[in-house]
Amino acid sequence: MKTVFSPLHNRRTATTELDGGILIAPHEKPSRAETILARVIQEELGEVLQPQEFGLEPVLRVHTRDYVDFLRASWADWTAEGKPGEAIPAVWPGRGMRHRVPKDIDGRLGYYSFAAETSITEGTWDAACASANVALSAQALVAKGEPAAFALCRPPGHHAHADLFGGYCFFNNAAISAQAFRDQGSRRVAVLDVDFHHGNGTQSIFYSRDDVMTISVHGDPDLVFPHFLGFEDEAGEGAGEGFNLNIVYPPGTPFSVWREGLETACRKIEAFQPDALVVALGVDTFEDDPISFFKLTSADYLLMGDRLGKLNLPTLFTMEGGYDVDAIGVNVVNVLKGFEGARL
Ligand code: SP5
Ligand code: ZN
Repeated sequence: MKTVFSPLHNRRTATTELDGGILIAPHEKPSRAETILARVIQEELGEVLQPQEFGLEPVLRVHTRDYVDFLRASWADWTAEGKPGEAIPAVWPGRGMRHRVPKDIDGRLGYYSFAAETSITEGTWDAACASANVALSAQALVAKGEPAAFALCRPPGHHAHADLFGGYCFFNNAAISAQAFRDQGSRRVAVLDVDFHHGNGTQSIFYSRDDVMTISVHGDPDLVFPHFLGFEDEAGEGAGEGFNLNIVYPPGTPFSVWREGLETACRKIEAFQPDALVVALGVDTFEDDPISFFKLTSADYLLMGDRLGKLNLPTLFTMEGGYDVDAIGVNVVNVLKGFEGARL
């Protein structure tokens, strides 16, 4: 399987994450991508390619123009006011307040976000654009006939809505890619999100559509981020009713239980008969992940990949979460090797 990787992910070097009332060094850090790349090379998964440049057009199929303009200008707007630190939202349009876009950068940061742990920094726009290009380049490989490809995206994407950043995400790489498959002629596309956290952005983007099915297996949002979406009674709306599925599990869930959710997800995808599959691949389900509560082991990721491979669909993997850097390379490449093993 080919991997697409951009060294420009290194433009995303935030130094702050609001956590527990203090600013810590972010969990979502550059060594994550470098460690995965090293393992891809060490295990000889396949060729590693640099991304092509796609411009903003495919991004704007999923994100609003005003959000994209906000994101591009946000660091300059922030520094123009002489703010001393990284750009962190601190005020939101709460219940009963006006949902209008303020002029001031503090207001705009709140309008276009749903969480405060994700600081915007100087290179964030460049890295987010590079990450989308990585996804679109890998998508193009699959569209042109590769059975599968790995988009080693960083920053991740699945929490980003059409006009919201948060959860370490800015552009929704999985959603942009799913839309690209549609725009290139796929009739139906499935997005399966196996990250520990609910793929709230992806769900939201496709919630009223029946051409892109979204399924997420994740920690119970009653207990964990993103808290305000991802419950099992969210089935889609309008034409999209029946085309979204959430499967939630409690703290301590091992693979023996998690795999039942995966099986349910896979059977729903099989019945949908999509032309392409996008796997939002997070490995923060790992037992030693510092911010999560599932108990998957490194060997379990081989079995996860095996089940995904047995779907026998043209498949794009987009990299999402996973914060135990010591294990992230092994776990990600285990999914991809398990996948390839199922296809031999
Ligand atoms: C892509 C992705 O996986 N994003 C996850 C975003 C999670 N943001 C909230 C993190 C809260 C961390 N709290 C740490 C508690 C450690 N005990
Ligand atoms: Zn996650």
